[in-house]
Amino acid sequence: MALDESRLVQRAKAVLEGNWTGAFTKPAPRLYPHQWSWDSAFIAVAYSHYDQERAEQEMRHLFSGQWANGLLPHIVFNPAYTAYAPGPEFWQTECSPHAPRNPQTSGIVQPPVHATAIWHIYQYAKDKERALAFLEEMFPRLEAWHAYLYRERDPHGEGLVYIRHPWESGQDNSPIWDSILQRIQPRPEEIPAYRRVDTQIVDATDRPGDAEYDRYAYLVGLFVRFDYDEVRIREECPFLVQDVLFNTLLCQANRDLAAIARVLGKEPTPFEAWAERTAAAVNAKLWDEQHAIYVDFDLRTGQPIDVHVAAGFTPLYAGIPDRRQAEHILGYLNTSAFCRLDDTCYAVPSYDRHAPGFSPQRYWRGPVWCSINWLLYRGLQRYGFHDYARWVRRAMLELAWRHGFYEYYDPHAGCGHGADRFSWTAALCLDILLEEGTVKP
Ligand code: 2M8
Repeated sequence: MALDESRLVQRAKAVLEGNWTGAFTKPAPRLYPHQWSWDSAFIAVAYSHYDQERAEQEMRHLFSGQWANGLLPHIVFNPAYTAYAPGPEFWQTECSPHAPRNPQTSGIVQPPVHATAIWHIYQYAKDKERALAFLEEMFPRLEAWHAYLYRERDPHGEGLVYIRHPWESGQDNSPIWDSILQRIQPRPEEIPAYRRVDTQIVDATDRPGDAEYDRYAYLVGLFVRFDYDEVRIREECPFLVQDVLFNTLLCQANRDLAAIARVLGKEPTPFEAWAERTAAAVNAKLWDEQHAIYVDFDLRTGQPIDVHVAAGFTPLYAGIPDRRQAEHILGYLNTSAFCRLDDTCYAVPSYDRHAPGFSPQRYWRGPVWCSINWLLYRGLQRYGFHDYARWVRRAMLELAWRHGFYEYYDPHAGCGHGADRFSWTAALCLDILLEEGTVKP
C-alpha cells in the first residue's frame, strides 16, 4: 500500500501514547523502561507539534534529575521498574555530592539536544504566554547544563567537550570506539557485577557483545571509585574522546539557547560565542580534508580516530562546514560507502558499508537509525541539497510505513531490528510529517 502520511501520523502518535507513563515517555515499551535524555528531547520535539503541555512535562521531568553541578544524566530512573538492569545500584551516584537522591539517575550524559527541543516547543506553541513562562523556567537549567559541559569537559578551553564513556555518545557500540576498547583490558575483579536484560528482550545478535559490556561496566566502576569527581576521572579514564556528533549537537544547542535568551530579553552573546568557538574547533580539529568527513579525536593517544560513520556528516546540521566542505561531504555521502541516490539502500546506514566490521543488523555498526537520518535531513536542507534531503525524508517515512517504528533497520533488507514501537523513530517521523502543517496531527 502506498505511503499515507495522515495514517502514518496516527500510527506514530499511538506509539508515543503507548510509551507515555504519565510522567515521561519511555524510549520503548520493554527494552527501555526509564527516561533517557536525548530520546526525551526528540520525543518533546514531536509533542511540540500537537501537545504543548506534554512536551513541557517531558522536558521538566528529565531536568528533575539534573545534578547540582549542572550534569544532565543520561537516565532518570523510574522507581516503578525495578527489573531493569543495570539500574541505580550499578551507578551508585549517591557517592557524588552533586547527584540528587530523588529521582535516582545514572552518572553519565548524552548528546545535548535539549535547548534545541525546548526552543522547538516555544516555536510551535499555540499558547505563547505559557511557552514564555516555560522558557523562563528552563533557561537557568539549560545554562547550567551547557556551562557544566564547557567547565568540566573542556578543561583547556578548546571549544570541544569530551565524552568519557561510549554510552555518552548515544552510539553505544559504534566502531569508533573499537581501538580504545581493545586497549582497555580490565582484570576480572575490576569489572563490577552486572546483569543484562537487553539480550532477553531482543535478539542478542542485534546488541553489543559481552566483551564490550564488560568494558562499559569497567568504566562505570571507575567513575564510582572516584566518586564521580571529574578531575580524577579526567586524569585516569582510558576513554576520553572529542566526539563529532556530541560537539555538533552542542553547537546547534548553543545557537538555540541564544535564541531563547533573545526572546527572554537576556544576553545571547555568551551562547553565540560558545557556538562559534565549538564550530571553529570542530572544523580545525575534527575535519578530515582528504576524505571529506569529520572524525573523532582520541585524547588519550592524541590522534584522530580514522573511522567513517554517518555521524561524521552531521556537522551539516549545525551549519559547521563552509560551502566547499559541504559539497565535498555530499560527494562522499552520495557514494556506495554510504548511500547513492540511485542505490538499493533504504536510507543512510550508520557506518561505511565497505569498512571492516560493518554489520547491517548490529546496533550502531551499520543499521539505519532515524536520529542520524533526521539530522542529515536537516543538514542537507540547511545547505540547499534538496534532492538528497527529499530522498532521506521519504526513506525514513517509507521504512516506518512498511516495517513499523523500529529502533533501527537493515539498510539492505529494510526490515526492523532492536526494539519495536521505538519512540524516537515515531517522534522524528512525526516532526517531518507535521512541520509544514499540511498533514493534521
Ligand atoms: C541505547 O543506549 C542504552 C544505554 O544507554 C542501551 O544500549 O541500553 C542507545 O541507542 C542510546 O543512544 C539511546 O538513548 C538508548 C535508549 O534508546 O539506547
